[in-house]
Amino acid sequence: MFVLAAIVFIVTLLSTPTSLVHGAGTSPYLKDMFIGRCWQYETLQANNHVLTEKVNCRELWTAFYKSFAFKDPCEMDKDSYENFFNMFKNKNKITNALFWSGAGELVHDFTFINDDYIVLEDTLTGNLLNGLTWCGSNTTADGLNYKDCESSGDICNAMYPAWFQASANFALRASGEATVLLNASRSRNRSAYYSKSFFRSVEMPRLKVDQLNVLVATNANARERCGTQSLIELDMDAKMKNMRTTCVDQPKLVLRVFCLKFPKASQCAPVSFLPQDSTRESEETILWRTICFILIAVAAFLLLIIGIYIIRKYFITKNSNFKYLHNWSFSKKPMLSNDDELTDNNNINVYRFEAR
Ligand code: NFD
Repeated sequence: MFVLAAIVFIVTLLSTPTSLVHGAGTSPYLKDMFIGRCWQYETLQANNHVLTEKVNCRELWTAFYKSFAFKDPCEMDKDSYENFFNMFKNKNKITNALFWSGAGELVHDFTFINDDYIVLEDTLTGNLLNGLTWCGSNTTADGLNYKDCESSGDICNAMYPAWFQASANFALRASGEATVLLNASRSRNRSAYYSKSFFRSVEMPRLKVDQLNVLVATNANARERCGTQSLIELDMDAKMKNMRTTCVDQPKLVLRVFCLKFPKASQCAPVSFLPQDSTRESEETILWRTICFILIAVAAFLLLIIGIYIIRKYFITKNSNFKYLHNWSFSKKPMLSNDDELTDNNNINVYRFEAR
């Protein structure tokens, strides 16, 4: 019941639309948001040696804008944002990188409250671009298309080369241990380790870490678990690159994040904080405890019966001995019989009980 409730809530999180809004045009106030985010980042991350970037925000905007403005998205290629990306100088390694695929909202809810991991969106590039839409047009005054940036995949997609490069750079900076949060119930029957995802096609091929921890989130329609289907392929890809791997189905971190966001939800009762396996474990423990209790009770009952029997027998024997002693006197007087003659003759005292 609890397991089902826990699973159902994740449907909500995992099925939330991702940041790319297909059919939408360039985000209004793109320039202001870009420069505002940049200044905020420069201020807040100034002392964080892993995340800091010494950039001129206006120059950064200009380089970004020139990459796609006045261009038909179909003219864009993977080098279109080269000048923009050349302005990022921080190559410091990230020893706690968190990748994700199909679980954008969930992973960002998690990193919003947990500082243990760094996602692409914590770096300046990811921070600037996350949630925004942009594409060029050669028919508008400012060279931006505010009506429609829709595209499928990497074809005629102004945003694709930017995310490609940002993801590639992020993966190259990862070192030591990295984690990935995957969705085992992706829409459109996509696998958790989806072949066209940025994680699989861009980040994984560039990743060089010692250990990759895989977290598999799922809703009620889980199609994969650790060690099955595409997750086997992920494990093989990692092992081919000499990475150690761990994999956890339905990690309790996921449930905790949800419960921080929705503390009054019924599935956030204390027992729900147990991971699925532990819940099963605790049910088994209760069963074993009950069996042990019954066995101990039966054993105690049997011991009681045996004890009563022994005590009864002891008292009965004692009573009869007492009666015996009471009814018989101890006498040293030899009772001679024909047979006793010989005994007597041998000067051996013969003791006999004599009835009164
Ligand atoms: P996803 P993923 N073109 O959930 N990341 O593995 C463009 F332009 O399927 C982060 O592909 O997981 N954008 C972000 C697309 C974006 C396209 C890209 C496409 N053809 C990569 N398809 C981000 N913060 O938005 C999907 N998207 C967008 C890096 C769409 O907005 C992260 O480091 C969707 O929300 C992460 O490890 C988002 O990509 C991995 O790649 C994620 O698509 C996630 O890319």
